[in-house]
Amino acid sequence: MPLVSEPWLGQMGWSVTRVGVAGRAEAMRFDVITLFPAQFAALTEEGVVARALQRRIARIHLRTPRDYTSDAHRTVDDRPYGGGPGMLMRYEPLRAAIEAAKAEAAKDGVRSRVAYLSPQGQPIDQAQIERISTAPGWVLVAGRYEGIDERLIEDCIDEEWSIGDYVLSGGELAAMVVMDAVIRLLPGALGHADSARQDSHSSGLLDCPHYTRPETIGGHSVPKVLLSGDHQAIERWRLQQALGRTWQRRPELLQARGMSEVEQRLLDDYLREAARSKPGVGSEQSE
Ligand code: 4FV
Repeated sequence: MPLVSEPWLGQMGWSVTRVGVAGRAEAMRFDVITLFPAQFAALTEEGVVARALQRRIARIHLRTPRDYTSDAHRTVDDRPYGGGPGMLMRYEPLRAAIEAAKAEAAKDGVRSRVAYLSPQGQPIDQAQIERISTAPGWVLVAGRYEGIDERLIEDCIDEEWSIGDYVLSGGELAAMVVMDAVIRLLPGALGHADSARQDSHSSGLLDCPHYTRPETIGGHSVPKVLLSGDHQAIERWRLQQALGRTWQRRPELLQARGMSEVEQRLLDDYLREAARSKPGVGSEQSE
């Protein structure tokens, strides 16, 4: 069964090749089951992911369940038992598409696990993204309508993931969010290997503020320490800022992460300075 024939597929040169990239035996493989393959151009046309595909650091294959229907109308949805609004995606086309994707990946030596994107899934955070990025391949099922037949989830889905407690019109954007967050972590994807490691959330903290030229603008000057060339002092300041902002904006992250004594002292200094510089502002947590 051919993959969805999208002109931009060829441009990405998505042939099955094994590439040696430091740290990974082969390119990470994503097979996406979706009724709207063209939507993925948003991810694959430009930017870090497009470059990672060109560098064969990752591969994305798109498959529509409509190609796995047997009726003349290529029906992929049907009404819910028990009544109620909307439609559901049918079991058979989805199962056939998933099995075709797994078979294609297996031919490629990749044993893919299957994940379904839905509000009922486990919340995805950076730690989950790092775990997901260690697998050789994933089949991602992007739902539409009110969702999919529950028996498909029982029979074919290994993991269910949610990108947030809100309802999208389809799982495509959620699948793209996960693939973007995963592919940028792959060795060679980001220009600067370190930048992924210094990500916010990868340390369990929010990111510190960042500045670039000009040195002064809008009456604001860049914090002096950043002009000092004293990299130890700069690293200490950045950690202190990350701790302070996390305490103020996302205290639950700090509770979950915990702090070393050094970090606790850095935070105390930060909050003292915040209280001193702007009495009543910044020293409280923004509930
Ligand atoms: C979603 C989420 C999400 C639900 C019904 C697609 C939609 C429709 N996926 N995280 N939040 N999915 O809202 O992952 O089929």
